[in-house]
Amino acid sequence: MKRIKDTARFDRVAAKVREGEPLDLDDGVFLYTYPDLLAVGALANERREALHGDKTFFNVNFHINPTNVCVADCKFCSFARLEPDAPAAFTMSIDEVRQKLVERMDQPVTEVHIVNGLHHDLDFEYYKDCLRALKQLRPDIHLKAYTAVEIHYFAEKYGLSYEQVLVELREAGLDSMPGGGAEIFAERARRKLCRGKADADQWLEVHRTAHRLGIRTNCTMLYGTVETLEERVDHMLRLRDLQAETGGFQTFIPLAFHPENNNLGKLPAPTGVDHLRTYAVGRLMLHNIPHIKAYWVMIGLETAQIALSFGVDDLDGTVQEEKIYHMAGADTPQAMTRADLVRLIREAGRVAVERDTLYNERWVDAGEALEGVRIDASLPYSSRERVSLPVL
Ligand code: V47
Repeated sequence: MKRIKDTARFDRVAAKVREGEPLDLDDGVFLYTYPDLLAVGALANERREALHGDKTFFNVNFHINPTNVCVADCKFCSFARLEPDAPAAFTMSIDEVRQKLVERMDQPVTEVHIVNGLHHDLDFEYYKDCLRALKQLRPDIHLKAYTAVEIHYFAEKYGLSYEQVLVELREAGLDSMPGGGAEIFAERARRKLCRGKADADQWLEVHRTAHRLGIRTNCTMLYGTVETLEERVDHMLRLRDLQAETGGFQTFIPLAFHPENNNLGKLPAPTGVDHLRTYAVGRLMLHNIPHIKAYWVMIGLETAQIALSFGVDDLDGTVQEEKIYHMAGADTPQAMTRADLVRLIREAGRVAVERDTLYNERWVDAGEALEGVRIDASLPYSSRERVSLPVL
């Protein structure tokens, strides 16, 4: 069915954006269905440039997933294993967690991103010890650890309030929280996707508590499964409302569904147009969240680069050893070097800025030579030659 291009309505929405008036649910759905993708992208780009100019942020980080044993039954998940002895199930010892950082002591890593399954049989001390072990090695490293779904699970399992959990984790070394586990807030979709884990109000309450304690967090939205466009925009509006109350979200990260090795494998993956439109609509709906991040691991480097003209100002980081998406069939590389990221950003006509987790600027690209990049663009990513690059 051909969609009608209602340019007069588009102009009204654009005027609201330019006057700083928040968009509503109907505006969001309209932008999702407006046939001229480039017009929606250009409007989002206007906002992105008003907020950040050409700056495009990234950081030098890596991921640790200490365990994938998980009592939740999320239909979209390819990472979790219910039983500890199931094939591909793992639980690292504290020493193995520590070893992940030991291996990277010569790298300019500023952040460790830590996410787990909901393990049925670990003490709270385990999660605190993971943080303590990393901080002991590198007291200056930022630990962005444990999603709101994990915090809710810890509170239930160990009989603590959200505040008690967060305070204890902060004492052990937690600095901020990642945005995972939000999926889609609408109850109808959530029931189909992830019955039994923290619901929308609980997810939001954990973040509200974190923000009250001065812990900055990110927020996400899983798109491309069973949700409607209304439910996507509703999700964004719930995030915007909490942000209006607390101001504690740093960045919104739309997460594209990856269909391999999970119970929703019959669904097609979201398309390139859907990715770009979702970033643009996110930028336009969430006027009060400073950053929009394209997680290149999920959507691929090419689309992430184009997204820099559709409202995105952040490309996450070097990542290294990503599991959640690679177990769901992502064919992106396991890691990017700083130089790889800078090159991508430069070629998109933007200025690369290395940030820390809290968006303090550590380095701004002044056009130095990027030695050592050897990528034959005609090869698929999996067979491109990765060389170890000198720190810029
Ligand atoms: O909550 C799991 C999603 C999230 C699949 O805060 C899947 O900086 C698609 O939250 N297909 C975890 N998505 C990842 C996450 C994240 C990633 C990068 C940066 C940050 C940040 C947060 O991944 C889960 C879920 O929504 N997910 N499986 C899948 N098959």
